[in-house]
Amino acid sequence: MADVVTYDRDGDIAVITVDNPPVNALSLPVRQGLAAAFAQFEADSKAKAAVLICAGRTFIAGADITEFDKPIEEPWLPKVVAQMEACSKIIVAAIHGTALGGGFETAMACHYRCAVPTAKVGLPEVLLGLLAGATGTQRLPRLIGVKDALDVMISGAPMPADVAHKRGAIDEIIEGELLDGAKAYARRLLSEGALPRRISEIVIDPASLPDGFFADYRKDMARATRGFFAPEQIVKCVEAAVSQPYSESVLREIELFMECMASTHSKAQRHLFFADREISKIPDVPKDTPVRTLETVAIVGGGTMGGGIAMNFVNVGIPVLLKEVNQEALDRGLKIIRGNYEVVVKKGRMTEAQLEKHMSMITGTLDYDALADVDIVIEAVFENMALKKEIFATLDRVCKPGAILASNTSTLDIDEIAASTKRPQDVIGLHFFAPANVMTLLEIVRGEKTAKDVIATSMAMAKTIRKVAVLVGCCFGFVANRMFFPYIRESQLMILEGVAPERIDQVAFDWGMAMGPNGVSDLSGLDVLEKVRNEWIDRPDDRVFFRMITKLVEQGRLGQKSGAGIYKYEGRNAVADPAVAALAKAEAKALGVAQIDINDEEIIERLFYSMINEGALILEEGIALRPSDIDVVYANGYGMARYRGGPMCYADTVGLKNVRDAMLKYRKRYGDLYWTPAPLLEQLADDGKTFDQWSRERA
Ligand code: T1G
Repeated sequence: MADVVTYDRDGDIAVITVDNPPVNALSLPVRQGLAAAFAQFEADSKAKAAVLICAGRTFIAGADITEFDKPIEEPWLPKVVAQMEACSKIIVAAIHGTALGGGFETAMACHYRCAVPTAKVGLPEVLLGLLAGATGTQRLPRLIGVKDALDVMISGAPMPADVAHKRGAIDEIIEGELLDGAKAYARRLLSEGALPRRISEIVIDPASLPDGFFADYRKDMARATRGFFAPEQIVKCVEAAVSQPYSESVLREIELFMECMASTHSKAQRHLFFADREISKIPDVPKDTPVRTLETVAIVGGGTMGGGIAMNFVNVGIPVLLKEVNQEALDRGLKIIRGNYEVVVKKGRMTEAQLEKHMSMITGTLDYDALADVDIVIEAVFENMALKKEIFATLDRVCKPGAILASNTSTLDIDEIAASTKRPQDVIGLHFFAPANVMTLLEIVRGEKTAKDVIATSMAMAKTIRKVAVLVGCCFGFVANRMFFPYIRESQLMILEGVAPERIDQVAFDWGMAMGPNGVSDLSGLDVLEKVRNEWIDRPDDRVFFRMITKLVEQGRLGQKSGAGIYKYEGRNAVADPAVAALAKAEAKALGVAQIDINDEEIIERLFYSMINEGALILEEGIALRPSDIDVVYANGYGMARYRGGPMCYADTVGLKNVRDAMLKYRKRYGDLYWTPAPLLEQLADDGKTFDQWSRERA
């Protein structure tokens, strides 16, 4: 293996280069190489200063995350950065790309830092459920101040070079070629008699912070960091940086770093880091599959979904043709889009001029013939199979050969839709999540006959419009909704059994959902759920199934949009409604549903294990490529806290034997219909394996 760290000297300037593609992660050979190179630098009497630079597309982007579940091997990073900082001669970090985590910690161990204008630096460990455990929590507050350092570490957001420069994290912006610029900067420092500047020697004056600073900071961050373990540990590290000498507080950092590393939260968040990258790897659609041109887009249906979808394209500069059935519907659709943009203008994130420019990129039409030359059509009308088939037959007739014909259906059979055309190979599902202009998740639904280049084109399109795209197979509800049905079903049944909807939602919220099942149902619209239930031809033969929703819809209680659903609404504020409790009691009596005491643990088991079991069935049927794809769906589409890692990762955390045994407990009470463990779950539980191990063995 070529040397990942090399030592050269240009006159009196040592040049130490890291070359460890793809992101110069600080794997063991890199740490060993750095330790050796800086020892060589210290001993090299001809070298008066050193430049640390990286080959490839970026400066060191962090510790090697793939090493985290293995025993730490010496030299570990805190030791390497201590050795660098202790050098008696100056070291200049030359930064390009993204110096993140351990990479930025390494740069902070250098005595000076320079960077190209496009560089970014930061400590995003919190996104992995960690903290900057190689002195980052101790150096950054000393370098840029306590408040700015906490903001960087709690948000995980990188600082662009100009911001870092303004805050003193970067000393010099290099406009030209980085290495030349960095060497010239090092020579200038030498000519100025600059000495090694050690951040660890900076003392933070506690009096420089307002009274109650940390208590206030904790209050301010509470909402954004709800339930996460690492943010509080970061605050504790910074408190130590203020109140203790560096030699002690750096030990506190190591202690809290190890606690984060051992947490289920970090394992879950690291799981999702790799899962987010796995989704683009499709076994039978190679990375180099050619993609079709996608320059013109048409959307059929300008309702809430169609309007939101249109915005995704307009926001990245792609004009849209919006087709509606009549002028009134078209005007209403355009009004929805304008209204959405006006919200953005009000938040100061867009100017009026930009709003008008965006709106000018949307052309309305009532005529299918106007779609003759578009590269892709996305149908976004309401969930009715007959109507969709009629639309696709028309599109088949008017659209040019090679145009991609996509449906935004959230549950219906793509193969049946494709069969209404003569070009099933060009038909695909693009399931956006409401609100389509906000939610990042996109389920790409491949039909039996969908061509591979149509899949590749759709995946590339998703990246262009900044969506997290997961390829799924065809079944009722695909992955996301199919697993959401049991979750809603169990919530509905527990309401009939006497559990207050607000208590179910609170338990789900405290577990880590952005909103409980009942709040979400009211948000989506109970009538929408009722329509889906009616379209679900082979739904469970169960009188209780979604009974409360059916009765509420009959009463015109459609959810938030009608001011009442499972809750009643004072504005957007959901309030428990005694009428719903009474309705539940009456329906339970009529259906013979027993009233039972249910503890919080059971609420969690019934909500999430039913979802997990459906996920296991989905994997067996090949509807999802891997368990981690399902996890990405739930982390991006349903606001499931990233510290849970997604439903399948959560199941692995709980233990599949425990999930299976709980299911058998509920099967005794409720029978086979819903609580028969999926064969895959049974098998893995018996073998003492996880979904993750099963997935790796199949890869
Ligand atoms: N370790 C190992 N592999 C990594 C990696 C890392 N830190 N970062 C990226 N990769 C892999 C990634 O899996 C993918 O692999 C390939 O590189 C390209 O990544 C001690 C403890 C740098 C902004 O959190 O944010 O330092 O799929 O597709 O979109 O205090 O990668 O090709 O096989 O994302 O151009 C802190 C994580 C670590 C940065 C580039 N650092 N990485 O984005 O490419 S913890 C991070 C990123 C730490 C210290 C602590 C991004 C990127 P494959 P990519 P990209």
